[in-house]
Amino acid sequence: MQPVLSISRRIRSTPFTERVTAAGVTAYTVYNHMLLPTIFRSLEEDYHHLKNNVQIWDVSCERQIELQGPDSQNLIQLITPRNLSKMKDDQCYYIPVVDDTGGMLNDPVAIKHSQNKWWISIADSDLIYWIKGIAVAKNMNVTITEPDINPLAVQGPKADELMRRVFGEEVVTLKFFRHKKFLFNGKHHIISRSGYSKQGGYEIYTDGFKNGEAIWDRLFNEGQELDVRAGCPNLIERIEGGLLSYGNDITQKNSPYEAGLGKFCSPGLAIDFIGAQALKKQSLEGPQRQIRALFIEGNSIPNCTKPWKVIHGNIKVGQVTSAAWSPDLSKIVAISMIDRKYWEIGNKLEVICPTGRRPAEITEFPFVK
Ligand code: THG
Repeated sequence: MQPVLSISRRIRSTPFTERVTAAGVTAYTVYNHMLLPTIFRSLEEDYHHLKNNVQIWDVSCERQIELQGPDSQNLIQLITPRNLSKMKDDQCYYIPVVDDTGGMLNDPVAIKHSQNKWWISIADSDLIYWIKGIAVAKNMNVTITEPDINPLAVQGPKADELMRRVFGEEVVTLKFFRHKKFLFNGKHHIISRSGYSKQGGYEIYTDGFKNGEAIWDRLFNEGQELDVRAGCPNLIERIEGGLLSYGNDITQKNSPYEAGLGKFCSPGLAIDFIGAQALKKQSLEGPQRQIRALFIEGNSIPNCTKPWKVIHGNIKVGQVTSAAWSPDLSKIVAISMIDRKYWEIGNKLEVICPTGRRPAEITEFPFVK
């Protein structure tokens, strides 16, 4: 028998946990000390449904760090190499967050409300302590909190139709990574066109426990004939799309250049951020290793619970951190970190996974366009 997870106050439930349970969740992970569903029917059945229909995801674990006050903009610029100076008040940016050594602390989505108010929609690490530490040490005029915001993602090709039914025609005019307030039961909720899949969709930043439940119920009522289902970020689909998972594919040991996020970095003179000195060299010379898409031979693969060695002959040249069988490609797709000398597309390598050695080949992200 598989062990189960003992849930307590430390592993936080969400406004949607009862509904997610009723919808038949079969596996959870813990993310930001909170429950995150990983499987409902099966990884593959969930995958096909996501690619053809619409799903509602409880991604409450995408916690918001709220910055409010006159130093908000200065503070957020200090933690990221991405230049935020041109960002509009209705924009979201995917931002690498780095420490003084240029190591990645998180890869959140920054949501700008105004110069003086931001949300940082975090991946799985306790980023709030780093941010508070900087603000306190620099005596900045900013309040830093984790508000009772619980994102619900609406993902899949029928997301537009469902959102139109619940929030009206205006919601579908939202552009990618833009946000706007929409009224629900007399309360404003931020909605953005974003989400951790490549199938298109939205994220609703439900505000307050009760309001979240009401929005969940409306989405399911209006979506019945669209075959709306409870879903969750899907391992196969996110690998196919090349979406990185912090803590799995990238850690504090990696720079944004190694993560393939160099296009989001400007360590020049334009902006000042912590870690700029450390990143300068890599911005000029490039990293010594980098994230790569990998095909692995075979027709099934165990879960990658710790990194698998990638070898060339007898030399270790990298590691695999995420892998899954892709039903649409009929191949095993994987995310790896590969040394510079071996990272070219088309290179043939080998992976040592728990079931033995397997041939592998470097390819291009995204696996599925
Ligand atoms: N949405 C929100 N918060 C989040 C996530 C999210 N917090 C946790 C986690 N996901 C953070 N990680 C990512 C990783 C990838 C993307 C978003 C958050 C993403 N990337 C697009 C891509 O790579 O194609 C677009 C990047 C861009 O061009 O700006 O969407 O999903 N709220």
